[in-house]
Amino acid sequence: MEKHEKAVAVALWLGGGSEKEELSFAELYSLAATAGVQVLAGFTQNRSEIDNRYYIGPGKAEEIGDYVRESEIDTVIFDRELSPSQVKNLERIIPAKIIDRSELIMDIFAQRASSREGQLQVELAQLHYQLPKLMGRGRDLSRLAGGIGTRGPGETKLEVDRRRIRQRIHVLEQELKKLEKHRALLRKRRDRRRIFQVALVGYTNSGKSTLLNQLTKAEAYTADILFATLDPLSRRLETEHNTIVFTDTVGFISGLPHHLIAAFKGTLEVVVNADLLVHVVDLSHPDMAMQIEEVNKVLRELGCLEKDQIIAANKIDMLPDLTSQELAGKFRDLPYVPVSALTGLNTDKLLAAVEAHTEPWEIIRVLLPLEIFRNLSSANLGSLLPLEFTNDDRVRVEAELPARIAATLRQYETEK
Ligand SMILES: Nc1nc2c(ncn2[C@@H]2O[C@H](COP(=O)(O)OP(=O)(O)OP(=O)(O)O)[C@@H](O)[C@H]2O)c(=O)[nH]1
Ligand SMILES: [Mg+2]
Repeated sequence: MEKHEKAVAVALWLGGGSEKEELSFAELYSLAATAGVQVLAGFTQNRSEIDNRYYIGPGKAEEIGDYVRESEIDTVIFDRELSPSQVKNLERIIPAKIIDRSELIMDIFAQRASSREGQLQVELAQLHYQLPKLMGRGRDLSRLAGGIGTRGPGETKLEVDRRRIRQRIHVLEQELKKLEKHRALLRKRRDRRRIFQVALVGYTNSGKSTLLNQLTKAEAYTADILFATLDPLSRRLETEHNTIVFTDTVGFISGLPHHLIAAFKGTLEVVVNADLLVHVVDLSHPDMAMQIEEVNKVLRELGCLEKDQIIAANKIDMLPDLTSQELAGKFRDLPYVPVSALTGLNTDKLLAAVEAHTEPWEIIRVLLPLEIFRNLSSANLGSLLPLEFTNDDRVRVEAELPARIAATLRQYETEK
């Protein structure tokens, strides 16, 4: 980029500036920094509802307009998606380029995409997003002449003419179809060899690439920035019992533009076709619960929320005081393994949990000594439903476990 664009960030707070809203605003700053924009000021406004015409209140818009003129701001970034008419009205008051969170995210993707397929996908998403914004309103196209929100992948600059956008969308879709066909062929070949597929999914910056590297000695790019990974990277791991392929994927983020998910469906096929998802979670993040929720939202959109999932509760090294009770409370009924992808702590346990999924499972009813029951529960290798605690320190359990582990419990079996 020629020079650092100067920007301000704007958030409308309907929840009175809750912790969630503040974290989301902080994330907008990180996104801007990742896009290479300098955010000079942040404006927030508490309101009970969105203003139809300006999104924020007109008075606030005037205030931002004044600041923009004084400080020669190039870009105003809004925390949420604006309607085309809101952009148009805001542009009358604020003499700067107005973009929203989605455009910012897509801009970052455009800068980062390195594979041919990634580039096609991002450009397609951007054009789909832009099209309705150009319809029925005279956005001052000269303002769109450069900088974030207008940069396509590689050297391209985004098209601003509607007819040409439609043509370009058609070309991109055709090319992507060809690439998809090619990938389907590769997949068929892999399926024939019955290799177990694990997809690493999770919020951006949770540590997916670091975990891939730790597990498979891969050399995936990791960095403390958002969207370090855009192109999926697969690595094969030969274990004692199996061959497992792990694939690192693009990170998810709150408000990931729908068009982007749609465009990335091809790449995210690894998630759709995975036998198991390892959901990497950043324990050290103040709003981990929101991040999990957002990842699940995207998984739902991809139609794979029902897939088997193991949570890799990552960055445990940063929380030396966390007790196992506190940890358990965070994940309720989902199987999880606390790990540090960075130091390698417990990644062997995670691998054991993954391996357990590569085998057939079995449901058995057993009467277990309490000690064995506790060990099994803490190993998190399957699901254990305690039915009754007896007076002689044993527990009647219905267990769903990998066949290999179930076999070791045969002696405690109570019925077939
Ligand atoms: N302390 C600590 N830091 C970690 C751990 N795992 C990853 N990190 C750091 O977290 C940052 C993000 O790691 P990545 O592996 O790039 O995260 P990612 O999920 O692949 O991120 P995207 O590709 O951007 O979605 C890096 O600075 C890592 O060094 C961990 O277990 N402990
Ligand atoms: Mg990554």
